Amino acid sequence: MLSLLLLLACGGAPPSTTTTTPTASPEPSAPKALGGPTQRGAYIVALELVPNPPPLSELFEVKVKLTDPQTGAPIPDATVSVDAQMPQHGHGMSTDPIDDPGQCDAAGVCTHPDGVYRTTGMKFHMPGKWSVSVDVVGPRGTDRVVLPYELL
Ligand SMILES: [Cu+2]
Repeated sequence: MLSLLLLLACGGAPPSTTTTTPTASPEPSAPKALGGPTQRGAYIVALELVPNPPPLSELFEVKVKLTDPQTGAPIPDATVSVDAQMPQHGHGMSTDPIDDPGQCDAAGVCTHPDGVYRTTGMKFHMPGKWSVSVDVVGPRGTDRVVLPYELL
């Protein structure tokens, strides 16, 4: 067992030095896209964090673009709720997120032009692994997705 570890420690070094040359260094600072299909596949969500990345312990907002997975068309007449938790710590955010109702008429019917839904009042008060949940109620039924986001 010990000899195997020594072998791995010694033998692994020469090839890895060639692969870790700093040729692809711009990648870590580039914000990665957050989104994908909801759990039942009823919707596609694409999230934009503003600002991105969100500064620690500062308010930020989330814009969710909601589209039909079959046609790719934006869905303006749904309800989208965004929240976030730290599952490994068993807690959520210290703020209450506020979902923008969109543009509402006198009868209380609201639409979201271009299928874009805003949620303000988001705050990551700790660095680490967050889960951003997106709950959708719309023309294709109720669905949700939970997206991992790590705040460094
Ligand atoms: Cu935490």
